[in-house]
Amino acid sequence: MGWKGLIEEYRELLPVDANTPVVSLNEGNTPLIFAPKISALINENANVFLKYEGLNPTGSFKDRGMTMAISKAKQAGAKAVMCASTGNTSASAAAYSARAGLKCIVLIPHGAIALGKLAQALIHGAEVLAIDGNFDLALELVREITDNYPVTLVNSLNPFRIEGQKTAAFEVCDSLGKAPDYLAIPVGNAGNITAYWKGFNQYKQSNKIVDLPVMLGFQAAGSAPIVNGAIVSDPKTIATAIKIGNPASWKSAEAARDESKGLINAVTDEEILQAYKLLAQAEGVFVEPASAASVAGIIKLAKAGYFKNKKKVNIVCVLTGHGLKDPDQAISSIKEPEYVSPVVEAILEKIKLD
Ligand code: AN7
Repeated sequence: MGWKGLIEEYRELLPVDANTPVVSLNEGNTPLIFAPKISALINENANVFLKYEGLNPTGSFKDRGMTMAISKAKQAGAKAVMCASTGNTSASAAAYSARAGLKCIVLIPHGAIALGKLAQALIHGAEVLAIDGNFDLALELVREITDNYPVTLVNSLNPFRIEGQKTAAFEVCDSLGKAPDYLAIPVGNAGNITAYWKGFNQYKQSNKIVDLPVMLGFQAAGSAPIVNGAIVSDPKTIATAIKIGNPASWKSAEAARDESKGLINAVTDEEILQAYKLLAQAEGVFVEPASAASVAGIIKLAKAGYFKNKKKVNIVCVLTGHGLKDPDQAISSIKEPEYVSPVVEAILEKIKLD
């Protein structure tokens, strides 16, 4: 029958019952891809794997949380859902709401979300409102409205979002036959690092794995409140998905870091863009800039000797969103196409074949 979506696949580990109307686009079951060139860059003992979450139905990991949040909202009789978003949450909420027949309202920071994501929210029929203000302000407003009016919050403060997203940790363990030694992940609002840590712990409690991974979270340097230990009031980064100055799941991200003896570090926009190009050009994997923070992070740690003198290690980098989400970034990161006369000789002159 094939994969039926993560609620059906992991039903016994999720808070659903026989009456839950499952709203699914067959999300999950994303590939764990070995990355030989990035492995070699880390050291001779490293096996780096890429959890390519961009292959979910709307192109990001958010679908894992949204299948749960929308199914549970429907079960509770909700008529409308609402979220603040740096883009991917709104795309996913819009798609799952369309499928469920729910009204979807999204609040976005004006001019600060990638074009592909905005197109998705609009084409799926969400009511999209842009504010003059950043994501953190949008989330504050959405929290106030959803606390006081009959509309369900579907940001990752909704616990069902975390429940759905934890299944990515299950899949990583199912693919490797154990937990990885290290799990590297971009951190924005910090829901996903919280979800992975919950998933690994639940798998351990269910005796499906023995050891837990060390959690390595990465924020963009201009938007690194957890690293700095202070709210960033005006976050800045080209990785718009993680341009968040006051993460909602700050405390649980710190718990994941500390309980796993891991770290949450910062990577610069330049390091993010280098990793972004490396993934595309050396491994054939196209991601959006925020996703490349996990790879940028482990490369930075390796240079500082973090993985030195370690035995053979498995490192999983979570690649949270697809590169096609942000075509502007791709085009501005490389040379624009060259013009050539439409004749064979002119083309041969340009391409210099042997
Ligand atoms: C590609 O869509 O917050 O640390 O509103 O889109 O769980 O927030 C997106 C976050 C990483 C960070 N990578 O995850 C939103 C939103 C991508 C993302 C993150 C996001 P969290």
